Amino acid sequence: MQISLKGRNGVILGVANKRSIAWGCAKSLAREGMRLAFTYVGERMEETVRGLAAECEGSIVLPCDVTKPEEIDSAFASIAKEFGHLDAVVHGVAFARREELQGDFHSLSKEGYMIAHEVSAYSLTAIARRALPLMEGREGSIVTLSYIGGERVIQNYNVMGIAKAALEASVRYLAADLGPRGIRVNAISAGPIRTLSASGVSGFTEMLDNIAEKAPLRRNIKADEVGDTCLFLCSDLSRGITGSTIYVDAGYHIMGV
Ligand code: 1JT
Repeated sequence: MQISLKGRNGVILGVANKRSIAWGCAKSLAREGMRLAFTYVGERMEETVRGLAAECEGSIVLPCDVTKPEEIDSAFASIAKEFGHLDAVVHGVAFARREELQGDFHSLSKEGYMIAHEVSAYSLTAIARRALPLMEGREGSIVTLSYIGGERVIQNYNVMGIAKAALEASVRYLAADLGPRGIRVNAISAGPIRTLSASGVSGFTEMLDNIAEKAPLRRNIKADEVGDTCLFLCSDLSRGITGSTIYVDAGYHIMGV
């Protein structure tokens, strides 16, 4: 068995800039020869994503706002036309309104709840459904990005915590559903990384320091470390793994207080 992804195609959602965890995943996959389709949201992001995609041979760039079913459909129609088939989906999409990532959890509005879940959890299933016909008869791999706030209470993570719980449960249900077709579905629970999403999160620096102090490896993690685990999950080397959440967090999750 080889890690090589030559001749394989993947789609990657959630690259916003060069610090994105999804970009770390893209670089690892491209390094082993996977051809990639990048998606972006809104015109503001297009130029940045095109610039990054230019570093990955043979890649294409498509608009795809996961809250717009027509946009998902047309993105996958383009992928079908350009690539013919798909072997991997990397889902690195999440969103919550800033006011929902602080303060009292019980203040959570229905609107805030719905938006976070639509973008961060439901979208995995919405994307998987469109990817299915392109993965038919192939041993595909679907990978999503999660965070420990989906299983434990992490102060301020609030609505994203319950959205990540729904996301990780979706991974299990999709894995059971798609396993008979040879498609594997897994999540990577990444330690916190200073990305665009994390910017403006109050107390983020203190959180990084706290983890570097307590994690077994005594440091934070980098997006390329998540990328290499994503590569493993998209390669044949992980052929026996599905429905799992794998931690890339310097071991932080094993520690008690
Ligand atoms: C989103 C944001 C998803 C930040 C995220 C996220 N997953 C991890 N982070 C970083 C983070 C954020 C908070 C936190 C711990 C880590 C921003 C909006 C889009 C979705 O609290 C302790 C708040």
